[in-house]
Amino acid sequence: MISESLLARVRATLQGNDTGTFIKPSPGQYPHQWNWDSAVIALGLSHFDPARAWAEVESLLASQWRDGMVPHIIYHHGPSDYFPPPDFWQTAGLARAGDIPSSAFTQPPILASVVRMLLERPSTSGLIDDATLRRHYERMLAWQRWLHVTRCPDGTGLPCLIHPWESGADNSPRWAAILDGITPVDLPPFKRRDTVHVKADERPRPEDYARFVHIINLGRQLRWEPAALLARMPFLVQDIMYIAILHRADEDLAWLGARLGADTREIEGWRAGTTAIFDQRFWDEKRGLYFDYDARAGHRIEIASYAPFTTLFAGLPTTAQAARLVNEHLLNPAEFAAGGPLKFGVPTIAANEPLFGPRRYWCGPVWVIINWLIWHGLRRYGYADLADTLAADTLGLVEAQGFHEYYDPRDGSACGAADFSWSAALALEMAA
Ligand code: 9WN
Repeated sequence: MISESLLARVRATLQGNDTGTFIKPSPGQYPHQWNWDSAVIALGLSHFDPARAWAEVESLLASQWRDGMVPHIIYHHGPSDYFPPPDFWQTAGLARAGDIPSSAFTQPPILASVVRMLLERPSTSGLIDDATLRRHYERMLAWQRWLHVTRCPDGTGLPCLIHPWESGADNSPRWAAILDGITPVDLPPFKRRDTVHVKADERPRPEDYARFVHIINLGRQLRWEPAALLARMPFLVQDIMYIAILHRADEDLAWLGARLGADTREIEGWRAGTTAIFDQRFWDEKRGLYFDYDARAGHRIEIASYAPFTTLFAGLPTTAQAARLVNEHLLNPAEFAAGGPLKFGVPTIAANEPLFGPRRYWCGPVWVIINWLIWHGLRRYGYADLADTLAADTLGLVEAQGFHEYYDPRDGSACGAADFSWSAALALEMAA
């Protein structure tokens, strides 16, 4: 049940972050449109302004590149005090780029799942006509094809990420070993802006930020040419959360295609391909966990993170694998559950991992979007009570602290940016 007071606070937060064209992730820190933020923000909007929810989807897809990619940051209204500014990406004149200035890589493709969720809501489904829906379908199909084909170096259909920002979990310890091996050289001049708005010890370390910029600079030198990126970028990763979100997006896109009378065999082929290889590449039978894959080095990245739990969202684990993820890890107070060093789950890194950092960005804090993905996954696998508890705990956090970007799992205190749009939108989703 959604209380009137929660609804009013969510509405005030999202309206406060509304630029008219899109909703900012937060007022000061993130003044542009972000890809997966906008998608899940549309879910929140559907509870009080369903037409605006579809407008958010429309503005995100308007940024699509000619080659199918939907970029991660879209600068609809030009530069701001955010770093990097639009011209830092050096995409002007690129034939494959889109019409709206943007970053030059992408983010987790959750949009097709969001569109399906919107269509399954009576309040929202009647507000979009078939022609628009068909246009959205074609665009999402092109994006997901770009991921399965253009971004896949090994014929498996599993896409590779070329920058940690594409994962949405920028400085996750999952990427630490790869980043440690990268020495920035000839960095273009830049000035960080993120630590103006948020305390430096809650943000990525300076040395990692320099590596983020270095990788962007390498992409610029390669003119963002997809084959060159796959061949040359030092960060080349198959991320289990990213692939899980894509797999679920394929399922939901096929559902939409069937509804529109389209031929969905290509999408079914992607789904079969991912299912066939997922365990072989990522599952560790000894540990009972999935691990990301460093495609440049050719080995798994053995860090226990929240990411394996997001595979439940996609229906990828067997029931036996799901039981191991839940019983041995999600409910383990030494790792992810409350009762040991932690009071709140789900931390983004297991509490007993050496690189656990409870207040530093993706190194340990609780994020509402991650809890929301896990909540969906638990429900999908029949763990209804556990899902209810996770939703209640997450709502408790936002009730006590407000809609923050992330929370310290030891005491629930707020970290990062305030008035954070997806924390508001997804709290509403879990309450509903
Ligand atoms: C870089 C907007 C985005 C989220 C990402 C989160 C963070 C940007 C940044 O903010 O990334 O893309 O400047 O730190 O990591 O998941 O989409 O909320």
